[in-house]
Amino acid sequence: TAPNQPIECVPTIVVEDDRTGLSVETLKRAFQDNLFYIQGKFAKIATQNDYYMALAYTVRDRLLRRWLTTAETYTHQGVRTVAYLSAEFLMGPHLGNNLISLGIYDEAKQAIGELGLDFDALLEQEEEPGLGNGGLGRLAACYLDSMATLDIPSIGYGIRYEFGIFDQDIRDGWQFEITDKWLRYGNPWEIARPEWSVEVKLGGHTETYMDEMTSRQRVRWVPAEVVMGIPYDTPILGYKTNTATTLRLWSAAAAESFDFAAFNSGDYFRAVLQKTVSETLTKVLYPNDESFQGKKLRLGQQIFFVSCSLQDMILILTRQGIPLDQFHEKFAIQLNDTHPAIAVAELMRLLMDEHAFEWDAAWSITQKTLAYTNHTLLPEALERWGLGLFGTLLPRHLEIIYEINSRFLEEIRLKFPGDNDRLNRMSLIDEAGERHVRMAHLACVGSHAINGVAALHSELLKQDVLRDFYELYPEKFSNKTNGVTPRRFMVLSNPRLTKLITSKIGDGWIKHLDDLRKLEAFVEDADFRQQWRQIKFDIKQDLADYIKQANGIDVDPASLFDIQAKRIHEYKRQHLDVLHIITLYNRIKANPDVDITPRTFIFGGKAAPGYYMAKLIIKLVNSVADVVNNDPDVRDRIKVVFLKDYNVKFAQRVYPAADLSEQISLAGKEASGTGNMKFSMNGSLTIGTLDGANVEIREEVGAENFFLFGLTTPEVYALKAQGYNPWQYYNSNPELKAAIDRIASGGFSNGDTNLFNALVSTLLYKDDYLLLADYQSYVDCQDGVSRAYRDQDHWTRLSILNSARMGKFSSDRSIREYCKDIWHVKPVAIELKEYVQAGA
Ligand code: GPV
Repeated sequence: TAPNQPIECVPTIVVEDDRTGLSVETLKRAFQDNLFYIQGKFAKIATQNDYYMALAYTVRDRLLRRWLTTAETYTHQGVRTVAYLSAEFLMGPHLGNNLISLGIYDEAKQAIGELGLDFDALLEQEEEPGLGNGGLGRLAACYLDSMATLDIPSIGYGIRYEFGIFDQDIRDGWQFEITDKWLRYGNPWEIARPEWSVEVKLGGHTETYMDEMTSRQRVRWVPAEVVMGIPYDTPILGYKTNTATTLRLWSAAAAESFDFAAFNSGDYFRAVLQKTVSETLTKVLYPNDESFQGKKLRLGQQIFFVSCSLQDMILILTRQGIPLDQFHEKFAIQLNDTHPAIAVAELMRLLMDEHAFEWDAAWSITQKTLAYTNHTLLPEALERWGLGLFGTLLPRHLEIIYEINSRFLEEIRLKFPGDNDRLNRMSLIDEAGERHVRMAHLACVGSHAINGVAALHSELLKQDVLRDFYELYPEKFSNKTNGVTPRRFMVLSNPRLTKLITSKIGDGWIKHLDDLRKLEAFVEDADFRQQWRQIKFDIKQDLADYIKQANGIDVDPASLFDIQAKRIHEYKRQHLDVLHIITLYNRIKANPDVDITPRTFIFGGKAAPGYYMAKLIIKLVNSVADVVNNDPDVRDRIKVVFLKDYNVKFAQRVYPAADLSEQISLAGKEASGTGNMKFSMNGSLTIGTLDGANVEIREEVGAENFFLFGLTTPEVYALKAQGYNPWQYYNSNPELKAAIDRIASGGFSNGDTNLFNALVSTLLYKDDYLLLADYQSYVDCQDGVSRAYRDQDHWTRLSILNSARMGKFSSDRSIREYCKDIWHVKPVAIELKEYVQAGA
């Protein structure tokens, strides 16, 4: 048999007790066994990483039965499956999460402790797979968690970047990027499946030929290059259920067959070197968040993972003997933004050119299969590929897109006769200037469902960015408000709060987050409030210890922990937060005895390496920190900390420690936000604008439990329409003027008036994100926060109510809505099988 053919009589697998047993004793034995036999080390020479790997393998052994049984069940029953296509999956560390899902966290902790090792240090040892930039990639990870937990047959498809999001260092206050070598010490969670590799074509040209079988003209794509995609599978465990689904990430490799020409001409060396070109495709994640750069390599990544994934789905059906005209019945494909939107053209191409479907049949399957989620309203994030580049890399796809477009424009002509403006606005090709393919339009036309990620965002899509598409296809549009998984962001990251909550209301809330409402009954229980407050304090103390060690700054855990942690972006307005800090500082400088509620301002987040203004904001935070933290007049009442290298691992430490979460984007700019949900679940209050999911968070927790400020979206539009002039605010507001002047005059740059000039002039001359317009409202609101924090018992009530009312924001709720309204996929329970030794 060929190596990639399954052998008919599958040899049954030996399941030793040491690979499945869950008792502390068995775990200890298994750990030592894996250290010796898998890691090839004994205690004397083992490193921390060896111990981590031994524990990871011990856990992996225990999930394999669920994983294989799930795969086997899905295959056997030919179930309808969700395929979640995303260029990013920001999974975070697996070990702790898998221990929680398997229900053996405490046992493992005890076992490791009894072996004389530091369990927390082993968890900390895991190098997280940073295969995403921020919210979009993390949402994909939360959705995989919820789908597995809800027993939804599902598979995540993406890219196995060799280097994920860069590690951030701070030097002299500036961001420095360091390559993320996450695979350096091996990845115990993935299994390569080279036998399921597929080939992806790139470049070249197309030609027509006569198909003898059907006597029809067909198109053949003669590529310039062929790249092989190798799948690497990672198990995704549901929480306390047998289901274990798969994250399948594709890695690029040279296609052997393609080197033959070079081999034959004797140019062995050139042929081997050529391999590195192919392998470049999945080398590195593009670190830009919500800013489009039309790079050829990026388009290559998109077609690569989309083509691999679609071919994989076709193979799965073929292996099950299911005909391809049932493709849309077996797969519901969700496009996570437009990064995989090329799937519209690629599925058409595969069905027509490689499987002999006619246009109409292929188009019907394509539309019924695909659904599109939009994640942003920012115009600079919308993907538009120059036709030159697009046609060079994907000549066949461009032809297909032209054909889709001509049929689509005909449909519009019929519905809106004579409306040429509409044709131009809606065309898949942007004809203004250099011509471009509009990927959002392609996604809208090729999908049966289109959704935004929060109520406000979905409304704005209909009114603004996708208005024409809404007028044409109103029935395609819906809202699916984002959610986050309480398993990672409460149970794993906040064990103390989890224990307290569970002691009062049981553990049902972990799978049914609405149950948190039961906590409301304890708000009047002074003893409960005391415990809640003590836990928050202890966690803040832990973060204070971390800050001391990482930044060398002393912070007081009794002070208000005010945290803004997210990608650095002008629309998210980290610099508005800074203007507030400077305002407090100015008040102190004017009157050192002014009554101030002690606060610790904590920032975390990465800037895109090429985004100068974002990098300058980081420098500003650090410069303000240097001045404020070291000024004796401040008397430690305010502290400013920038924590470097914000990632999932670190986020888990930060959310539980916040008193106040900063969600201060300009109204109409943040599609949803998901950090806002994670903070609030952990008992943080929010200061925020009416933007993204903040609107719904405020609805849930109640207006009296939310610090609201700022312009509303209609007010933003009106102000811009009327002609916004930042100077007017600057000149008429002494505190605002003083804050900006202190930056401009070199107050945070040793007198250098040049350093922050770009930032200051952007605010004064442009201020696209209306910081100056929202400043006073923000500062007033912050003054209210400071007053509220002084009544600790009152604050604790608000904190409890915030957690208690966050049920809606479980990603389980989001996934149920996707299943019901878009995917029509039902849960399939997994019954564990025994894989008994042959002949036993
Ligand atoms: I498009 N988002 C992101 O992180 N990166 C992107 O490239 C794009 C969107 C984010 C939005 O900014 C958030 O508001 C949203 O919560 C998140 O996607 C998930 O929907």
